[in-house]
Amino acid sequence: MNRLVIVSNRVADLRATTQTGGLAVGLADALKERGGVWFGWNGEPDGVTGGEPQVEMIDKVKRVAAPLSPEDVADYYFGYANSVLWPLFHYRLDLVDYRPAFFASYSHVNEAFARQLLPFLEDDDLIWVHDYHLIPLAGYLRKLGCRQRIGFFLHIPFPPPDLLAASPNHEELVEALLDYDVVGFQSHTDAANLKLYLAEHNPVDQVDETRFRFKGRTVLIDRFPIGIDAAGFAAMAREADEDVEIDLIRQRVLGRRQVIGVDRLDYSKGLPERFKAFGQLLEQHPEMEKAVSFLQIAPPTREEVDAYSDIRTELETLSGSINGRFADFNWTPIRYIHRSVSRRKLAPLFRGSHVGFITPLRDGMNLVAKEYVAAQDPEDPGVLVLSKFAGAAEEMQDALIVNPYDTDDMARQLHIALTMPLEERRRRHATLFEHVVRQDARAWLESFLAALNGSSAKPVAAERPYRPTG
Ligand code: ADQ
Repeated sequence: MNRLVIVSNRVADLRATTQTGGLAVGLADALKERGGVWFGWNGEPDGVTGGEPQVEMIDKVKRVAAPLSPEDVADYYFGYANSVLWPLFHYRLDLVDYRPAFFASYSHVNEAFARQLLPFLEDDDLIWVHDYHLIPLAGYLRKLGCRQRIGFFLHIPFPPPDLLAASPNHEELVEALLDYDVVGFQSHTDAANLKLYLAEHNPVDQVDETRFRFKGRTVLIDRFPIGIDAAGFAAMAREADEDVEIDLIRQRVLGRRQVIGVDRLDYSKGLPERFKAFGQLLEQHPEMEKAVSFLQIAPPTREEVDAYSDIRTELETLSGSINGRFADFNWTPIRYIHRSVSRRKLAPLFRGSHVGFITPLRDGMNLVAKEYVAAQDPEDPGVLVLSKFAGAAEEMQDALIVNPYDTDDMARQLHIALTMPLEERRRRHATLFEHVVRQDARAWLESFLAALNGSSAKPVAAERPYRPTG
């Protein structure tokens, strides 16, 4: 079995357990099995870019943590990655804050990472690069003579060609993607968007539905929908601690139903629209007053970026006005929690909630949707209300699928969810659960690695000159 090299913006904590954490744990397990390296930024804002990385050996895995300078944290991480690529890839051109210094820093950091990673590589390694922070990494590795197979997985959406072309660096970004052997996306829509861009802008030869030939190499472009550790999450959901148990008992005694939303506080998650839809439900169905409450957990992230503090203020105003209008001394319609909640608490909270209300305006996948389904009691499951613009919607058609911009539609579907007969809830849940278990984190990992293993890094044809267009 080939060694695995994982590269992500931040290097993961390889000592984390299933209880603490999701995706990183799944990848770390695969690394521990095969042996290899996890390379990434150490997360500190005050180092020297290109400086000596910290290396730690954990079982058969080397954890390599590289430093970044304060300027690069500002321009590469908060700048190009999170003020340009994040909004652009989430179809929010209005929020893109483009500055030439950002792209220069993005290129500089990727080049420095490539140089620092090189001495840790062995000939037969499979290199798996994660997410939008590191698109140019393969190109820099190739320039340094790296012949290993390199795959890239994009965790967030990939925009349609017209939106992408609005970015000053779209040609460099797409060419950089073509330096990989495998480019993986969450959904058909994302993979189709890159293929459409190639058809319109780049002279690549299409070999078949997923394979393209560029500069003498074959690149596989496909969808690899990410999953969760469904069995582990379901087991955690059955073990409520005392705090959660008391809260759930209180709800049961009062005969109240709970709607739950869990997100990072991000403008892509559609939170204001979600709050408004819940307000409309109460307005249109007075019988729901005191019978239902909405628990939204959304701890702030990336507060250094302006767009994130705006959304925080907007949500506080909205929840305040809805609560001000409907609350009673013994009932708060919206409970909005800004703090992070551990997965151990989240899982039983999902299980005790009658509706999972997950309505991003745009999302690569959305793992919370899958976690909500995994956590349910199959005998008496809750209902998932899911945005049609989450990657998860492609696979989870038995959820109630909503348009997250249409608050009337969301209020209507919430009402349907809250009053759905047991038999229909069971039927929908059974199909969703079966899917979440089959397409779990392990299946995702294995299918990506199989594709990476099977593709060739060697030239398959004479190199053709690149002709830039548009
Ligand atoms: P995120 O935007 O972070 O991830 P999501 O997939 O919903 O979105 O969440 C990832 C994990 O974080 C989940 O395990 C979830 O439980 C946890 N999480 C989210 N909010 C939380 C909160 N308030 N408290 C505690 N835990 C919370 C990006 C992409 C997604 C894609 C993932 C994985 O934006 O579209 O699904 O990567 O590829």
